Amino acid sequence: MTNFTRRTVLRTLAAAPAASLIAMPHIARAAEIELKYGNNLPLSHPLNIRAQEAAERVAKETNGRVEIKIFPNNQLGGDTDMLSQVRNGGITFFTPSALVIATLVPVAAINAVGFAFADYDQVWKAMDGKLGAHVREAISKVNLYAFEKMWDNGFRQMTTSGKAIETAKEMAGLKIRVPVSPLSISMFKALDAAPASLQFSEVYTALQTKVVDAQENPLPIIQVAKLFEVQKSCAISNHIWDGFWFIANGRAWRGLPADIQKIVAGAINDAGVAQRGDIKKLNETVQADLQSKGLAFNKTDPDSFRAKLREAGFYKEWQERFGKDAWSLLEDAVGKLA
Ligand code: X2X
Repeated sequence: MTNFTRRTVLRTLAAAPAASLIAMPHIARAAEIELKYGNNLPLSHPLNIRAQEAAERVAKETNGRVEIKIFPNNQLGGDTDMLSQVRNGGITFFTPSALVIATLVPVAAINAVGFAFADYDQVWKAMDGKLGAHVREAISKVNLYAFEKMWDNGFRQMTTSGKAIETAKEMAGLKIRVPVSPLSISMFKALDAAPASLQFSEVYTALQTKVVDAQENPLPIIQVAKLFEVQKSCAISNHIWDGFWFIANGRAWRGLPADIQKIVAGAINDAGVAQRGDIKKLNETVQADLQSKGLAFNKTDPDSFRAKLREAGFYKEWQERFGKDAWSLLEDAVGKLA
């Protein structure tokens, strides 16, 4: 970690005579405030590209006082590790998917109820509106700060190395990897599949070694994490809409001076909105790209999945688990579900 080194050098310099400072004028001034940000995605994902832009903007607008150091691609461990690090202050920022932060804040999984959102208009209206505010409030109760603008992961699609998934029937007994998420496990069990929770950092290898046969993720993730190399076909199921909450350790966030908070929040929220646009644009080309790389695509019959979920009592169960208030905010956005 270069900054630690730089700091050490500076400390040494502070104790040294002025002459040595003049002799080493090329040493950069260390940032006064260093904020670490960890995430689970490859550098080429729009989330990392826009986060890097936000970090540069923060450095510029604070005249170098604040440095956001990004640790992408599970460098600091998997989601579960990073979630504990952001809680204990080991890192300042983390972007867990709604599915993952729900292990700590159950209501955060509400946007991931199966087949709830029809399109992005519904998604952003809800997440920038009352439903998102409700979840942010719940996140604040565990002493984490969630920035206003959620970042996009996308509509999740299913891929498999076996038989193409066309209706809910093909789910029976399917060994499918899902994130570390109670809602995902519950949903795939209701579909009669055999779901296994694994950290994202383990997904490629698990598919390659056939520990599991299938996984589900938005197409941009399948692209940047090269999952097409270890999967044969992709079913366009749109079964879950998933986004990333950009969160901060509560104490670290409150400890920042107000002017710095304003700069950081401005940069991160703007980057989040830009990142949504990137995913939208990517969605226009990603399927053709994956097809050219050998992944076969098929449509699915959403009604067969919905019927199966209803029959298994999935909606009823989650309505109870999320509670009336949250559930009616979701239904206000998407219409009656159960
Ligand atoms: O782990 C996943 O599948 C991912 C990358 O979509 C999440 O972060 C939930």
